[in-house]
Amino acid sequence: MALIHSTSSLADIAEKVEAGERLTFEDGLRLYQSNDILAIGKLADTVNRRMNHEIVYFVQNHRITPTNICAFHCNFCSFRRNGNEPDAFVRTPEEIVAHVQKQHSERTREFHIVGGLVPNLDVEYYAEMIRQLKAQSPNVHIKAFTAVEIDYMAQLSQLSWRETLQILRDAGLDALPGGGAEIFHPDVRRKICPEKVDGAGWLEIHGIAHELGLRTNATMLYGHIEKLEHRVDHLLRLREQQDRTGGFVTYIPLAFHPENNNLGRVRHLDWTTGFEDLRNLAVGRLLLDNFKHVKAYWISMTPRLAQVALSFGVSDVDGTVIEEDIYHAAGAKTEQGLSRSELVHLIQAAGRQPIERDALYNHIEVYSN
Ligand code: V47
Repeated sequence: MALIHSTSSLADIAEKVEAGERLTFEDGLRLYQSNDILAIGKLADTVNRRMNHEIVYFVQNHRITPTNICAFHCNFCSFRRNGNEPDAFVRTPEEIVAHVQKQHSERTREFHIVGGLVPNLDVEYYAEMIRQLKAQSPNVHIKAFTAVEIDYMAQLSQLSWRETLQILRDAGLDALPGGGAEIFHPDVRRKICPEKVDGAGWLEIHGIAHELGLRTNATMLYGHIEKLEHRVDHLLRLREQQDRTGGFVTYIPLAFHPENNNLGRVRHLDWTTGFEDLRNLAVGRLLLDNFKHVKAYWISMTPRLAQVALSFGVSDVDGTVIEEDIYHAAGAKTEQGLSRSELVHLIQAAGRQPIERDALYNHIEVYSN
């Protein structure tokens, strides 16, 4: 039986999906332009079930923010400080380790570390932070530093991207998070984050990380000034990089949050809608045929919508996410952290099989469904 009705305007795309054929730029655009969200969801769910069956992953993880001071001025960011505000901070590796020791549980399996760009913090500060965290918590994977941070520390330390990544890997880095990707297309990138490494550089840094044996993630910041063409372009650039180096594990679309930042204020931008969030996840699942996982980031889209997203191509709901800063600064109303049992319930109640994982998707515990 056909996946969607033969009279649907998406019937030719459905045939390609059924046959496992790669979708084109034009297909991606048509999917984004279609309001037939159930058909798109069905296609994405089919692809996801082929790859991940009933399984939905989560991890017990903890956010670490070394600093909120940032030399860059991305206009979507609500988190950065110049350095002279009362709430600006830089934490030493010792302070970070002492803080984490108080907070994290026996079952924590991932530290997700991302922060601002500070002109006197070179690669040695970051390598020392990793060494100390690994010494204290050898069972916890370290997923740290976006490609933008890698580029900035390489410049400060007068090292190549490869040398910088090698130093961090030798210190114990396990994986790179997907942040800093935003929108690769230069027409958008130069308006929202002109100081960041460009799209080609972001992709090259991830490619080098893959060659060094590090797994990485990829994000896309959507729902601001980008057009649908820019989203498709972004996804296809990720797909091409994955064809070249193969080390991306998970794609995470990030919905723009408009509070407390210039982009939201000046352009009077609104929040994305649930419809858009689901369609965007599903289109990502369909275009990124060489990515194993698509993640619904409940912090930004709420746990309730993240649960519905499990029928729209999603195989990962991130994790407990203790101590998140970036989204809460930009107006996220979601709670600070979900418990393991809440995540298990959310997945089971959608008829799926929860598996608790580490940062590299090794199984920690398999739950009933
Ligand atoms: O790159 C910043 C985004 C990203 C806003 O790899 C904003 O598993 C919305 O990358 N509204 C950092 N988004 C977060 C990130 C991430 C999140 C979850 C999981 C993973 C992973 C990575 O946050 C930034 C930027 O795209 N961001 N400000 C805002 N106002």
